[in-house]
Amino acid sequence: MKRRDLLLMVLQAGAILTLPKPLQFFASEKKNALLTEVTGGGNPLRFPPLFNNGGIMTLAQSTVQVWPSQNTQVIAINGSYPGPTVRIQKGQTLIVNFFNNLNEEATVHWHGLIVPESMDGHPKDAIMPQSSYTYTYTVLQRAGTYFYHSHAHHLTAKHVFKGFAGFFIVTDPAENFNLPSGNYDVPLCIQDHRISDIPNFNYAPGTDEMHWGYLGDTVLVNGTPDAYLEVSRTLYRFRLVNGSNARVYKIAFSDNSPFNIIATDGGLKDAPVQATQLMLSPGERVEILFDFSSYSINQSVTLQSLAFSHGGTLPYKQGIPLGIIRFDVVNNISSGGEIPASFNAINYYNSNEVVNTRVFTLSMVSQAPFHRINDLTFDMKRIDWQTPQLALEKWRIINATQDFHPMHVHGVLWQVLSRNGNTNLPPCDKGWKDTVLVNPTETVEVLVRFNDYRGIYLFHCHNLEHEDDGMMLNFRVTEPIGIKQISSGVPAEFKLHQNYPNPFNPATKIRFDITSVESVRVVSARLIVYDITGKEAAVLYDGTLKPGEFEVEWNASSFPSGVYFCKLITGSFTQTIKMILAK
Ligand SMILES: [Cu+2]
Repeated sequence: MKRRDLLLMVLQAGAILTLPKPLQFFASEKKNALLTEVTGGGNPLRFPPLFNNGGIMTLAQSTVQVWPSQNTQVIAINGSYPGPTVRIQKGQTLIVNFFNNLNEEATVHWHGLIVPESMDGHPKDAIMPQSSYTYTYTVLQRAGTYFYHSHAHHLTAKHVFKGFAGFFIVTDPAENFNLPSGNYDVPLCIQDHRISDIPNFNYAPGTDEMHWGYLGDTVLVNGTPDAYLEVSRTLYRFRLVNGSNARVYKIAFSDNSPFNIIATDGGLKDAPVQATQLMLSPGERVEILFDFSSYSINQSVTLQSLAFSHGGTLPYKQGIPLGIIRFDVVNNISSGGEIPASFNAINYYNSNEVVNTRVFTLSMVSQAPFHRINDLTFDMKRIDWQTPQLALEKWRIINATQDFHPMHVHGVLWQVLSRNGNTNLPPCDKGWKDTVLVNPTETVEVLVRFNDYRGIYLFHCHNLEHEDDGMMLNFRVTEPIGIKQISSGVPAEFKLHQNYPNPFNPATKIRFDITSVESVRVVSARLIVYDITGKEAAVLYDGTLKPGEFEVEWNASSFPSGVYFCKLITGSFTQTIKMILAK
C-alpha cells in the first residue's frame, strides 16, 4: 500500500486526526471520532487454513501477498502465513511430520501445551536444514487458546517476526457453556510491523532494539494489515493471541464498551469478568465475549491498543496508540451464544502448601548479553536448577529493570499469586497461565507444580529479542520428593517387596525393584494403593524410571484403619502386597 492510499483510508475511516509520523491507521485518542460510520477501507480479516490431528507441516521461505498486490517474503508453513490453525479435541493425539526447508535450524514450540521434553521444541532439539522430525503427543490438558512458534537458538525472534507461528486451539465437548461457536468464535493473532518497511518484513534489530525489543507501528491481525471483520448484531467469542515480538497491548474498544473476559492462557476462567481494558503481553492469550447487539447496522467499532507511558529511547516505542481491527456491523443474524454466569470451578493452589520458594531477579547489564535472570545468560548445556515433580513451588520474579518482561514457562501451567505482594489480581491473572507480564520494577509471584512430565524445560522472557539475547534458563523436572533411589545397580527382576513396618501407623515404607528391559532405557512404573473395596486410595508413584531399587513412603494419617493393597504396575509386570493400617 502506498502512503497516499493509507492516508486516504484513514480519512475515509473518519479518524481525521493529526497523528505523529508514521501514520497509524485507526489510531486515535479522541473519543468522538471513534464510533464511526462504516465507510469501507482495509482488508477483510484472514483465517489460516485448518490443520487436522495429523499431517505434514513444511516450513519454508514463501512469497505471499500480505498487502494487496504486493509480494512479501515470509517464513510460512505449507505456504500459509500465519501457519495453519491446529484445532484438536482434548484427548486426541497430534502427529505432525515437520519438514524444515529453511537454510537454518528450526524447532516448533507448542506454547502452553504440556508435552514430553522431546516434543517441546527446545532449541537443543533443533531440526537441521532440509531435515524432518515427527512431533507427536496426546493433548491432555484443558481446552483453550494456545499457539505454536519457532524456538530455535538465536533465531526465534526473526522466525516469528517473519511469520513462523500459528494458532493451536484445544476443544473439549465436556466444556459446553453455549458460547458463540463457528463463525462467531474468532481467533485473532496480533502482531506489529513497520509501515516504513511495507511490503517487507525486514528484521534487523540494532543494539537499542535488542534492549527494548523490535517494535512496529502498524498492527497485522492473522497476517491481515488494516484488518476489518463484518459482524452481526450478536455475541462473539474472540480469542486474542499476542504473537508480537515485544509489543505489549492495552486492549480496549474504541468507544470504551465493556466486554467479558472468559479465558486466560490455559482455558476458561471460573466465571466471566466484565472489563473495559486489559494488558496483553507477548505470548499471552485472553478470550473475550463481545456483544454487538447495541450497535446499529452500518456502525463500526475498533479494537485498539490505548496509549500508556513507558520508557524507551527508540523511534518505535511501547505505549503508542494503535488500531488493531475494525468490526463493521452488517446484519442481525444471532450467534445463539450466551454469557454464562459461571464456568467450572478452578482449584486454586494453597500457598500454605508451598514446599519451596525460588527467586528470579531480572536484570539488564551494559554489556551483551544484556538481559539476565539471576545474573545468568542462557547456556544450552547448563541445567540451572531442579524441580521435583508434584511439589508446589512459589516462584518470585523480581523485575529490577525499566522494561516489561513477559515471563513464560514450558511444561506446565501456573497460577499467578501476587503482584508486589498484592493478591487482589486483575482478571487476566486469575486462572491458568503460562506467561505473566512482569512490569518495570514489579515483583510477581506464581505458584507452579509439575504434574505431568519430567525432563528439561525452559523459563524465559517472551520478549523475543530478550529471549534471543539469552534471558532464558534451563531447568529439569525430577522425580517426586516421595521416592528415593536406594541403589542404581540393575536388579535381577521386577519385584515389589513387603512394606515395613507392617502393620503400621501412620506411615510405612514400600520398596520395589525395576530391572532393565532389553533395549529400553527407562520403563514406566505405577505404584498404587487400593482400599479393601478396590477403590484407589493413593498414587505413590506414576512416571518413568531407570533400572534401580526404589523406596516410597506412604503416610496414611488421613485414612481409616484397615486392609490396603499396594500394586506395582510396570509394563506387563504387576505385583500386589497386602498392608495393614492399625490405628
Ligand atoms: Cu524480557
